[in-house]
Amino acid sequence: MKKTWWKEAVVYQVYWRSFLDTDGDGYGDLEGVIRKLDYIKELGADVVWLNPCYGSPDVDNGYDISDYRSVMPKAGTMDTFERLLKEVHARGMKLIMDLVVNHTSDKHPWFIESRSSKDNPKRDYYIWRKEANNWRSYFTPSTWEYDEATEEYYFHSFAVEQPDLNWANPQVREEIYDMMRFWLDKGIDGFRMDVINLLAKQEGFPDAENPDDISYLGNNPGIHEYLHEMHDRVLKHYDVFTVGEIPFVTPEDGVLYVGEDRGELNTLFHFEVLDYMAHWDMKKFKEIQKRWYDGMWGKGWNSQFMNNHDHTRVVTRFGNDREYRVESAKCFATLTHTLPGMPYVYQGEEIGMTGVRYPSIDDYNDIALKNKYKEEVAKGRDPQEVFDSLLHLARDNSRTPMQWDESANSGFSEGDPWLKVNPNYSEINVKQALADRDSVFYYYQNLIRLRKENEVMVYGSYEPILEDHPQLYAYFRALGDEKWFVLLNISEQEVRAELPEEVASRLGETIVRNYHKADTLVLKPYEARVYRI
Ligand code: TEU
Repeated sequence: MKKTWWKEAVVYQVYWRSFLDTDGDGYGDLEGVIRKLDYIKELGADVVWLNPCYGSPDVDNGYDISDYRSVMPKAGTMDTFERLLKEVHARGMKLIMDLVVNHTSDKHPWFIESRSSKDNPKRDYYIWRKEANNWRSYFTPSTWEYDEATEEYYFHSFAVEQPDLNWANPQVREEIYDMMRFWLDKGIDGFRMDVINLLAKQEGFPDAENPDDISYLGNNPGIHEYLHEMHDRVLKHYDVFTVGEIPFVTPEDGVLYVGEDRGELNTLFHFEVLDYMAHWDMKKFKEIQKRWYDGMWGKGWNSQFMNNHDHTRVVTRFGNDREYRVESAKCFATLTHTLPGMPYVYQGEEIGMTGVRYPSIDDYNDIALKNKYKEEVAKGRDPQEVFDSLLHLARDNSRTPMQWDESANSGFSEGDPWLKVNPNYSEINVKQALADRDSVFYYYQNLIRLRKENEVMVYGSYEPILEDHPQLYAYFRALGDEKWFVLLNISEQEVRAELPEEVASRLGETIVRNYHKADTLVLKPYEARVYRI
């Protein structure tokens, strides 16, 4: 496998609107990101992934873009962006932007023109049909919205306010390639590509057998032609790194998107864990990891993440954010950073930030949650029961403001935060973490440092053992004569590790541990160890 800079990198995801507010409007901003670059650098991250900051009415927190070539005022100005890019590069880090080109905002001038009349030159920038089919969208009961003015339906994979672009139209593709060059020519280092496998739609939009399985939205014929053309016309002309957000993907499909000889993308996020595993299932997780390793290793690069702005923080969702918050945060960090693939750190996971429970639907912001709540209550279900059922996976869980210190609003804003700060900020914050050598922060910093010093963490093979164990996760990483053994107890119970004699007898120095003493082979709750063999 070719060695490249991005394979050895660790990405830090900045959801800027919740990162640091420097103008008191209650929203984070790009100036705030600039002020905290030294913090990100100190953690050891190599790449900053910035969630969308383009012109947008903010119906879906920037994923509904109305002006691709501007910065939304909440975030700052184009000058602020250019200063951010310069400051990132000055620290030897790279910046990737979020490319959201499956859909725009319904306030984008293209859509305003397209919907104005059936014979508008931009009508076919979007997908219009006389009839709807039975497909659901991610955020609404139907993917079709009727437009009175021209008596046709338009297609939207997400909210009504997010009409899908028509990628079958070469003019649309040219507009997008041109826009990509606009940002690449500024010197950005690549893109995280939003639901990039949804660009191609099923021919004729046939009704689905089961409309609730929305995988019909992705991986349709034509997608690889579009991505290959994007690579050929734009990406290959720059030294950039691309990661595709690819729901509904299998390892076999994955190789088609990120195979080193495919000329499409460099790596991908799949969602077999975060979209389908509501509660932790160790054996299922191992099966997924093994299938992806066997399917992709040596052909294409995978990514490893357990947190992002769309999913409840792992320490709450799969760990224990009460008596074992620190141990489980460190345990999942060990998992993410020692499995094969590029690790991502989502802002706040490096200090063990948790999910949140607010008392009312009015305390929440996310359009996905609010739409689902409305849809279910409209069916006559009890509103409180609906509300309670949605909270575990609500996306706001991971979007609460970054917790910097114990001052008002956790030092995030002097204004009224757009989303309430998690009340536990007084004991979970960056200031406290930086003052505690035993904190989650320094544990992450150490894992990232080890990655830079030991190629086995990047290019080493993966070989699991104890595959049937429901609590222990044990695997080797090996490269040349360097062999490491990772042993995790992902459970709230103490577990004795019955290791094969040839393994137990060869355990060398403990390179990583999240409990002070790692003596016997009885692992404490969420105990993580990495041994040199
Ligand atoms: O997310 C795609 C999406 O729908 C995710 O919420 C999904 O649950 C999973 O993570 C992917 O299968 C992207 C953005 O990350 C999200 O914030 C946007 O709301 C969405 O696309 C629309 O742009």
